[in-house]
Amino acid sequence: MRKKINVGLIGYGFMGRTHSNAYCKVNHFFDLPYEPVLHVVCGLEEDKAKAFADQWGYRSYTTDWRKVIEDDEIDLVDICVPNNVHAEIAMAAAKAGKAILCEKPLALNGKQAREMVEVVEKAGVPNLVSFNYRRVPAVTLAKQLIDEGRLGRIFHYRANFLQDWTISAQVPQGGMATWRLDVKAAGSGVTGDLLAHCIDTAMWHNGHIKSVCAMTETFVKERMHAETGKVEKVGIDDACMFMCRFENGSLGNFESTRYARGHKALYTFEINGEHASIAWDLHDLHRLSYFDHRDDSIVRGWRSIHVTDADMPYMDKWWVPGLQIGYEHSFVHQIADFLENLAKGKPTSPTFSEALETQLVCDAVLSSAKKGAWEEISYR
Ligand code: SOE
Repeated sequence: MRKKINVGLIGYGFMGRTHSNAYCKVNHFFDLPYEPVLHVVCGLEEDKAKAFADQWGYRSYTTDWRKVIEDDEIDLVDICVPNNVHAEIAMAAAKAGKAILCEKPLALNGKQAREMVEVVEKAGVPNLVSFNYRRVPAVTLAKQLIDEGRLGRIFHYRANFLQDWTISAQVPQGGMATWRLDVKAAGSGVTGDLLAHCIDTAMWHNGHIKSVCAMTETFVKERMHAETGKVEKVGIDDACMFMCRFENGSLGNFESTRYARGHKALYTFEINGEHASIAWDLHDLHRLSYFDHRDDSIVRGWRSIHVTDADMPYMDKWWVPGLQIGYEHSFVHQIADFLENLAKGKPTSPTFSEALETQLVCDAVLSSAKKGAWEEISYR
């Protein structure tokens, strides 16, 4: 008999949909001790909150997130709102004893993230940050291959996250769909929004980043603010590139931009080791490219692994070999792992504490770009 776990979702945008979809699907595919119940959705506009509740099957809706926290029936608070409100909601939820799933990046900056970690750890509540790409099976398989030592010593980690949706100067900053362009709501631009994904995955694959040297650019300096109606200075980074050193001695190279015409969400990484290399591309997310120098030379070459077999991460839960899954499934896996670990009393990665480390790297990247100098990262 599965135990019900009542979910209070705060935020009904794009991420609210990905998480809701995961709650709806998870028990159909994973055998879990818990069953999420869509209890309440919270959003700023009442008609939209109601429409969201109707569409996804939430039992109720509210426009006041404090009501979600105060509701004794809620077990899990899911935070899918702009970055500047994560801290207040997460800390209140922790103090009320709720389990928390928070969208990435954890906070506006490392200082705020550290405060959140302290509160959440003091409260002793289960916590998870939604760096979903770790749970794309091909990305999880990459981690397995690295941990098995197949690559040998790692020399290079290269990652890009390229988009093109803010090239027009007419795109406003602030407001519902474009808060990611408003530094007050987002904390930073591509560094916190996109590179944070790459950094989370990279440190999971390859260990801590030790030092960074970065440059950023804001190509469009002023934009109309959707809330004030005024043209205001843009405070976010439109593009960011950084090189880094990992603690294991390998070198990293990261790039992210929203000005790469033709690319919508091209997240790629390549890892080069002594014996083998791995490459992955979000646009072809069910494939992992692998090259192994130990193969006989006459058959040696990049192979494209179709990550659909039942012995590959998560794939025994889905269809039959050869039939692939997609982006939304990474969120289903995230919820499945969280619920499984919840029953065992085990943490699920990346926890708030691990997401703080990613935040510290983001801070160092932005600070390095500002100073034009290398920046060391201290995780203490
Ligand atoms: C930005 O466009 C965005 O939606 C990010 O906020 C997500 O985290 C990323 O997965 C896709 O792009």
